[in-house]
Amino acid sequence: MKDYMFNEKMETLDRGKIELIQLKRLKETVHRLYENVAYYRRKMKDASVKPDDIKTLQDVRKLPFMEKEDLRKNYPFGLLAVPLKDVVELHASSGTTGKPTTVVYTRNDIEVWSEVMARCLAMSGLSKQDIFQNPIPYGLFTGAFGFHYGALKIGALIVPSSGGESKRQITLMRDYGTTFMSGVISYGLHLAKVAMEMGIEPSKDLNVRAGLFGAETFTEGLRKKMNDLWDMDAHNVYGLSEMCGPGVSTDCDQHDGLHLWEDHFFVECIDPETGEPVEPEEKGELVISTLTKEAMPLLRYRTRDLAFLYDIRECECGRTHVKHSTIIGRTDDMIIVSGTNLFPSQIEEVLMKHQKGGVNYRIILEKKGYLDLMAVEVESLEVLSEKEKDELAKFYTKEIKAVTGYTPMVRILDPGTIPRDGIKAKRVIDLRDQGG
Ligand code: DLL
Repeated sequence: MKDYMFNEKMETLDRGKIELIQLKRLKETVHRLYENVAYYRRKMKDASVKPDDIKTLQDVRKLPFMEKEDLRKNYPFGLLAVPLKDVVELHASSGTTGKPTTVVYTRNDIEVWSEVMARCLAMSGLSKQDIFQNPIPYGLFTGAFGFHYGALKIGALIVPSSGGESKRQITLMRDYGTTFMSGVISYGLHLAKVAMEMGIEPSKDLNVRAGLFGAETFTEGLRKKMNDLWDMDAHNVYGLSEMCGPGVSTDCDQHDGLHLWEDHFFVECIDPETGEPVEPEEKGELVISTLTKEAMPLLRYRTRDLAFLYDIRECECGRTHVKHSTIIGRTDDMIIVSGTNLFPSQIEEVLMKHQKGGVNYRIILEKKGYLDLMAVEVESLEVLSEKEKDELAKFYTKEIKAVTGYTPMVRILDPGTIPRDGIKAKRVIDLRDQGG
């Protein structure tokens, strides 16, 4: 399935026009936030900047950064720039504490999200002729809805199979003749394995020939494995709830960098230590501003994602929107387990809730087949009987699931058994081989 443009006019705009649109939209967003969101007004006053100070795109640097912490402080609706009655949808993902990062959309925000996702899906080859299976849980996570809206805009036949029940996913693929799939790449690989266990060869017996995946580390090694197992052309989609969800950027058929939709997002790449811009092709943290978001616009949002911006603006595919590299890592301690975001602090909070639990713990991330597995090992305060250990493990499993949405394997260990590595305890041990 070949890359084509969903919106050729916008995808091939020349640089001058892109920048004109960006400046106009940036100014409008700054004004709207200043007028409608008290928290922003205060932050801008603290930084001694007024909306009229934004005269060029470079002036964006005068604006203060926004961070996940700002969203937490304003949980859930403190950053709304429109009345709540104009909001039509809400999504959420894990925050650094028990409070989820909550994002909201107006009808027009949903329209823009559908448009950017349609561009990403078309870039990956999805067309009206396709049968599109969406094996992502439909719920607070932005993933399933983003893909759904984009595919709806293109007019593909959507099979909203939602997450889990892997054998059923394969049966649906076979019965409906699915040609295109979405999701988290590790789950796509897992599905290939499940098909083979069912005696079905994905590359021969199923029709899935392309797919778009994101939400977690995506390496060339994983892409190659996915392509080989399914005989497909896998593409990479990047996004985060704070911007809309999936749909910020995708790689074209060149598979060399992800085009970021500059008419809707303004991207900077900064040194995470100093906050100063880095040179093109130099690794830094992506900082993104929304240019068209109505319900909850965000300016200079620190994504914590490390990548670099490409220097060359023109791409063989004809698109003019800037490209960034795949995400190389994060600047904070957020863990992504099969697409679910978790912070060690969330787990720590749960572990400290039980009198019998000790303070020493570690989180171990492993692969089981293609799937991620998270084990939480925690020392008890005193030696416990097997029955008591079992009860404590059950308590923690239930509580961690309630806070993060992810069911871990909990192991209760005797006091003093978790090795210490110097002064600092090493809380997260990642044994996953991300190279695929
Ligand atoms: O993961 C949105 C999404 C859903 C993107 C489905 C793509 C596909 P959050 O739950 O807010 O939103 O998590 C955002 O996930 O800051 C990155 O650290 C990571 N991430 C997202 N896409 C990619 C990717 C969704 N393609 C966080 N490669 C981001 C690497 C990714 N990391």
